[in-house]
Amino acid sequence: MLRIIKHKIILLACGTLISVSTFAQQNLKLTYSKPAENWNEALPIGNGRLGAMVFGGAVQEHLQLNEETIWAGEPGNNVPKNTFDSIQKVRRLINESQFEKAQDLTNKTYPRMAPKDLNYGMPYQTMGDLYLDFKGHENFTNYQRTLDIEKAISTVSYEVNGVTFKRETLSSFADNVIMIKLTSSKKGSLNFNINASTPHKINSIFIEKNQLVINGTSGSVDNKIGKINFKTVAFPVLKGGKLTSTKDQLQISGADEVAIYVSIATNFKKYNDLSGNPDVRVSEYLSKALSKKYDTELKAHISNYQKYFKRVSLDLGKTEHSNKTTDIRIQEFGNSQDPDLVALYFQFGRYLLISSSQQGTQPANLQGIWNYQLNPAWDSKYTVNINTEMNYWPAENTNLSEMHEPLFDMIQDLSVTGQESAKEMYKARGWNMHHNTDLWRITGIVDGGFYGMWPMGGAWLTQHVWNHYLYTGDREFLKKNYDALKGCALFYLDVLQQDPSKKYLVVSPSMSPENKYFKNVSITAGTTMDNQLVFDVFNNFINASKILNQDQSLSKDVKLALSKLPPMQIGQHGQLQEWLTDMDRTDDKHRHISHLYGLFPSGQISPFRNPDLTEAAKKSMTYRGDKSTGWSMGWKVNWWARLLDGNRAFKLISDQLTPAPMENKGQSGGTYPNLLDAHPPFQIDGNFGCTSGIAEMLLQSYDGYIYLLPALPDALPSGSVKGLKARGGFEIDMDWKNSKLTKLVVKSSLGGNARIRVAKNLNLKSKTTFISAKGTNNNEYYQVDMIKTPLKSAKAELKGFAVPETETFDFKTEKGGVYSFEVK
Ligand code: FUC
Repeated sequence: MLRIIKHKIILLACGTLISVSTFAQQNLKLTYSKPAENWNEALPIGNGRLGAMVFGGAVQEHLQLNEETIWAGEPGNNVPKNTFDSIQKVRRLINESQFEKAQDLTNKTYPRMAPKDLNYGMPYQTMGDLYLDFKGHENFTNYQRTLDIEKAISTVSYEVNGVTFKRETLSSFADNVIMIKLTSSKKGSLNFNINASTPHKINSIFIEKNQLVINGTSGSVDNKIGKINFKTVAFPVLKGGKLTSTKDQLQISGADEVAIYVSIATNFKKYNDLSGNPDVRVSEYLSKALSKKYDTELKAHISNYQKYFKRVSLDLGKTEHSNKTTDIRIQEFGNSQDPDLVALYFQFGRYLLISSSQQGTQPANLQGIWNYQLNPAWDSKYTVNINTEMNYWPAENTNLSEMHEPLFDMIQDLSVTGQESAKEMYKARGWNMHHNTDLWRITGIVDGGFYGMWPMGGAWLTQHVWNHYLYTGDREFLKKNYDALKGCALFYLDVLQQDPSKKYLVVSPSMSPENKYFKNVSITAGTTMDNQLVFDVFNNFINASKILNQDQSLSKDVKLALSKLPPMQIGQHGQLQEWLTDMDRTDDKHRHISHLYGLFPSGQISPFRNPDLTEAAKKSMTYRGDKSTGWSMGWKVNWWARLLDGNRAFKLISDQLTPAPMENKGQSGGTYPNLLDAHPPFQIDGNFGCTSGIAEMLLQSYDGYIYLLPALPDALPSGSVKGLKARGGFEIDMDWKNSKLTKLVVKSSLGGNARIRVAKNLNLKSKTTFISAKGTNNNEYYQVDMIKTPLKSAKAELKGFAVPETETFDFKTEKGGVYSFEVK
């Protein structure tokens, strides 16, 4: 109430003629007028390690709780033994074009269900649920529920019999606990019980020293025994009133204020070390948090969070829709003008990354850290044939570089565990993995040969290492991760096979992720995505070894192999070929369009440098269509941005911001009321993919230059963004009006030449001297790895890819320099 009154006064003082909103200042808030009725309406909070979904009921508050290391199973890899001979046979069958036989043998060698002595990865599991039951709150009014993503706090408020009850819930970025603060407008009116449940088979719930305790052990699946022991404690601190208890409930009566501290810990230390002590850890976290005043803790939480969150602001303009509740805005988005929801969705993606991936924690899995099940969809593990990578697409360009670190830690682990699969399955040096991993860093086949025979997971993950280096210029980081890059290159050096017809070097056997080219046949050699991935792996190694002055002779071998990779090919339908032979179907609507990896996230296809390939990529996109699973649409936003088609990219954002279907499976994605992405079911990659896509529409930094507003849609004619990152350590602020850049500020953290591409005839003015760009950019972070000239089918009809009229200019920057440009 107070806030609304304040808001009114401000409005009167400014004389602004906008109507008073029910929720003041809600641009960075998700807002709702009723409690969550299901998980897809509850609101996620997290500090990287501890997650909760807050339901916000008036009669009952429900917190579904997660701790990121509660996974089924125990340490150990899942590498199948004695299958090398079979792989050799499959290679021979592929060379003889006996593809069905190759598939049969692959399926037989790696069956769909995990053999007795193996496993196909472990599920990430919920801890359980905490409930606060309020007496006499059935008739509540003036209900409001929010998630403030500027402060990382979820709030609930409502009135009962003239008394206002408020709650705020957060997962502390200052100390490792979840905190719930309850207040009311009338002294002594807080009366409620605290109780808990957990679905784990092995568990005990009891009261000990005024604390509610939940002990448990994670599940056993396939050949693995559940060995994660966890302990959760809920500890209420009362102001006024009285605390009593039953065997498994805490009862609070007549309190003025209550702060509940929830501490969760496990025995997990590392993928191969479970020697942690949950009892000791739980008490340590708790006593540290309790040693501070609640308000001090709250302040520290907000400031630790904002250190990251506030680096980027995005204003796309507000309309009357900004004042509606989030669920309604999603329902209406397709038929309304609500650019502010796009900005909220973008910032929500950043919020989710900060909340699910902090330094020293596990990387964000398929559901980030939020999962209510013991057996969630696809185990809520790490699927690395797109999903895990997509989670981290917004890490660098939206200025959250530190949030990328858990992924690098995981790559370090995999570069060790993956040596077993490289050696045992392929008799190769280095390391590799297939399309999945989990807490235990498995690297073997998952889900059988049809889906799992894809030895490319490491190839894709290591792109993140190289890109982090390009954004930050951090040589120490490159040194630390050099062995992972080298081990990945070594693996492909040993694994590549000569293709009998054209003598190219190709990965065999493999597939174009999860797609098939004939009946039930996915297995083949030399798919376009594999070729593109190996191209990047080899170039990363060659570049890193040069920068760090290491392994020059190995680098020569890698260069030779690089020169024998197949070029990209434009097929008979004018499409970018997915497979080595021209067998793409124009009616193929598969969610994976893996061969467009070369367009995004890789930068091998550029509209300015390779218009034919770009046109072919566009044709492939057009044949596939728009609507698909959440992550697939998220990828498409990025692709259309790279194809410089802002309106089509915006159309995909619209598709993504469609209310998600209630079905729990299928190929038709969208957005749930809580703004989380639906595969369906909930899968977080779509949120991150779309966030990255929005950044990519505003700024691109590959292909030798920084391109400003490359794919601005008509729906976003005016706006401003601050703090986006470009490769080479540049930070960019921009304003635009009538779809044209009006203001630009470039901050340089590494120095070096800045090459900028903008729309033609902008007439930019600056105190900085800038000149029209000529030749190659001499900035070391903008070197382009040259691709081979693509092959083109005689049947392909290409009309030419029209690029917008642009100009490029250069200016010198110093470390720490700030350079401003304006259109007068
Ligand atoms: C890949 C995708 C599915 C799903 C799963 C987690 O297998 O093909 O659509 O996203 O990962």
